[in-house]
Amino acid sequence: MTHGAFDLRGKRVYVAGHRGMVGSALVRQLAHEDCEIITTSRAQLDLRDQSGVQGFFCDRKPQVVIMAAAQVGGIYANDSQPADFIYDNVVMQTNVIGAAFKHGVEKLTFLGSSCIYPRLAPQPMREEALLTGPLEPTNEWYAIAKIAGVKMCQAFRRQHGVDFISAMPTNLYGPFDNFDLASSHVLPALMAKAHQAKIAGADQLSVWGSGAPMREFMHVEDCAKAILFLTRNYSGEMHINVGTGEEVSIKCLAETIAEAVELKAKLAFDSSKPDGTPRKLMDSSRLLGMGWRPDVTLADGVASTYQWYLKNVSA
Ligand code: GFB
Repeated sequence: MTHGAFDLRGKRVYVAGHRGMVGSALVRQLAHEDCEIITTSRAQLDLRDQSGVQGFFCDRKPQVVIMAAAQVGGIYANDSQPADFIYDNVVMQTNVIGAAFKHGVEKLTFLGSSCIYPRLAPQPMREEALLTGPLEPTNEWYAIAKIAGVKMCQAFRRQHGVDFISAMPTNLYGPFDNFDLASSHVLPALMAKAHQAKIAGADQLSVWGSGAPMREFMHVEDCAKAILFLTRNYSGEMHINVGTGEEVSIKCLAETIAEAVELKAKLAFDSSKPDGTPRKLMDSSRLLGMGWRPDVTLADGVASTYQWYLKNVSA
C-alpha cells in the first residue's frame, strides 16, 4: 500500500453520477475545494454510449474522475433486474475507465460496494476476502460488475502505471437517497413506510424478511469525505473498504427508524421477501489506519435524513 499525496487544488474534477446520493454529496464536499467541478446530466451524456463518453473527455479534459455513476438499488431491484444491473454497470464503468486512460486522467477513484464479498465471508470482511467464495445470489449481478471495475482499475494500474484506485463503501443512506419502495435500499424504504404508517395512523410497520440480517450503514456525507480522503492520500492496487465498523440487525434498524419518525407500531415481518446476505460488516482498518474517521452516528444520521425526507420527499 502506498500513500500518494494528490492535490485537488486547481484540478478539473469530473464527478460521474453527480445527481445521485453519493455524487451529490461529493459535489457538496468539493465545493469547499479550490477545484473546477465538472458534471454532465444523463440527458446530455449517456455513459453507456462509448463515443459520447470519449467525446466528453476530449472536450472537458478532466484531470480527476470519481466514478459515482451506477445502476443501483436494493435487494428487490437487484434480484428482479439482473440484466440491467450487470449490463449498465459494466458498460458505464468500462467506458469511463477506458476514456480516463485514453485522455490521460491523473487520478480516478472507482466506487464499488460491500456486496462484492462472498455471501459467507468471515466477518468483519477484509479486502483480501474478495473472490474467495460464492456471492450472494440476490445481488451477484451487481457484485460481478463492481468486481470487474475493481479489477479493471488494478489492470490499468499494473499495465500502464496510471493512478486508478477503488473504494468499497458499505450500505449508504442520507439526502438524495432513493425512497421508492420497489427499488430502494432498506433504510430509506423503512423510513418512507414508517412515515406513511404514521400519517395513516397504522399500527404496523412492514419489514421484509426475518429482520435478523445484520447491516453496516454509513451516512453519505461521511462516505463522500472518505472518498475524497482516499483520492488525495491513497495510491495503490488494493481496493479499500469504507465502513463504520458497526452493524445493526434489520429489526433494530426498523426500531431506530420508527423512533425517529415517532411511529408507535408493531413490526410485521414479511417472510415472502428475501433476507439476502446474513451479514456484510467490513474491516475498514486500512482506511482507519490512514487516519480517517467517520463522524455521523446512525441515530443522528437517521434523524437528519428524516428531516431531509420531510422537507424534500414526503407528500
Ligand atoms: O439495502 P437492502 O435492500 O440490500 O437491504 P442489501 C436488504 C435487507 O433489508 C434484507 C431487509 O434483509 C431485506 O429483507 N428489508 C426489510 C428491506 N425491509 C425492507 C424494505 O422495505 N426494503 C428493502 N430494500 N429491504 C444491497 C445490494 O444489498 O446492498 C446492492 O443489493 C448494494 O447491490 C447495497 O450492494 C449496498 O444490503 O441486502
